[in-house]
Amino acid sequence: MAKSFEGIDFYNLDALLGEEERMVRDAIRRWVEESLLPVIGDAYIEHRFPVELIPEIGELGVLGANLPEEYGCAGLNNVAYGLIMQELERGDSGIRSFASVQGALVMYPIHAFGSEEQRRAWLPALASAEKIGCFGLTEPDYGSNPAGMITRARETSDGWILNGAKMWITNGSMADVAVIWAQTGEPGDARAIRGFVVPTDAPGFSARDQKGKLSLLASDTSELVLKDVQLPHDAILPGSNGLRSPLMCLTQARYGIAWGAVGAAMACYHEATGYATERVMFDGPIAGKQIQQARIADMLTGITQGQLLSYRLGRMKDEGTMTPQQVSLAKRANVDMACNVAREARRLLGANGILVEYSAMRHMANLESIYTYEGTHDIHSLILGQAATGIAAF
Ligand code: TGC
Ligand code: FAD
Repeated sequence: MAKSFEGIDFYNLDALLGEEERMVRDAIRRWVEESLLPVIGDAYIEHRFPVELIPEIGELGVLGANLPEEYGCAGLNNVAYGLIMQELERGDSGIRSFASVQGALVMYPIHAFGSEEQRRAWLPALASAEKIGCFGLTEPDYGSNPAGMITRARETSDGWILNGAKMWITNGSMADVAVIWAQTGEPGDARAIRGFVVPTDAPGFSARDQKGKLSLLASDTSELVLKDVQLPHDAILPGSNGLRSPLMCLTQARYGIAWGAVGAAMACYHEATGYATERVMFDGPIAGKQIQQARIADMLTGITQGQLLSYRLGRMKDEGTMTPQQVSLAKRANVDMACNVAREARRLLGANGILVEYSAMRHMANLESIYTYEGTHDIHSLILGQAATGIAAF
């Protein structure tokens, strides 16, 4: 099995990257090869997030890497941040999810909507992975439509009281802090949704592992229950203002996913082409058979298109012109592409393709979650449909 991650860069995008962007990418690529790949297969089979890597992940500076240095973050541009997500997901979608949630869904809202005290209290510790965070938006009955959430925050003279349940929460059981979105007004009033910083040791807060997953096995996914959780007045994110605020966080996370999915596809392509060159059947390597070459050509085309989308999206994000709809297009297209590449790579590998020693089936199974979370493929179709026609069809 070919192990080394040579670049797959058919259109020489490398030439468009700055020196720092290349250095960051190469450093994370090395870490994935040397530290993550040797352990990820076993962690996956054992259904556990490789927690022993958390201190190293903190030291790498990948958590909230596009947030400012004054809060202990790396202060990188968004292309460098995207390249980090790409490289992490070449290793495993669960590791990229861990970093996405921590950076885009916990640190971003604390930075964007938090008070200066909240920023200073949480961001440095989250950047170094001394503290772990999770993001609670989805509820058992409100997945694609978070506007209807029933988790409620009620203000009293002593502070806030939160009641409700959140479902499918990444990092939920290992988190020290949860960013919880709750309704503070009348049910269905999307403008009254606000964010809260909830320490997970608050009385009444509990997290339970989601059992029975067949995807994203090296990731902590949990159900959160909030039962009369009492919080001080200053637990609210003061700048959060309606459903728009959590949706702004999703834009950040979806941006990273658009890059990450390309990374998963690159890993599958690399493995499949290496295998095809070595595997001999009917007196020659299967790489010399036309059907396999067509399969490989489709993979290479999809990956190259995905790389171009991510790169351009990143430059627009750095210029400040990127729109949420452009992010939807890239998340939808790149994840769909990666699902196809992983499936075709697994098939090319024959029986070996179902083994954990190879990565294609792990990526294939993981990518089914990525297809669903952060807005399902269908929801992004509808976002793009609305952008194209002006008609909301949700
Ligand atoms: P709608 O009326 O369209 O929007 C309400 C307000 O929000 C604004 N907005 C956005 N802002 C920033 N980024 C976005 N992506 C935005 N989408 C909308 C919008 O302009 C409006 O602003 P204002 O000022 O007029 O109030 O809201 P809607 O209720 O009709 O919902 C639209 C819809 C369906 C697109 C939205 O609900 C949606 O995206 N649903 C999908 C839910 C989702 O993606 N959940 C993800 C949960 S977190 C997760 O999965 C983490 S996985 C782990 C990992 O990331 O690794
Ligand atoms: P539903 O909304 O019930 O959708 C079911 C089906 O109906 C889908 O095919 C969907 O596309 C389709 N559908 C829905 N609405 C429409 C429509 N209007 N028109 C046509 N079709 C429609 N959430 C968090 O808040 N935090 C997390 O950290 C987090 N991590 C996750 C980790 C994993 C592994 C997974 C699988 C999910 C995670 N989620 C998280 C939740 C995720 O965001 C939701 O699963 C997702 O938004 C979809 O919601 P749902 O599963 O309730 O599906």
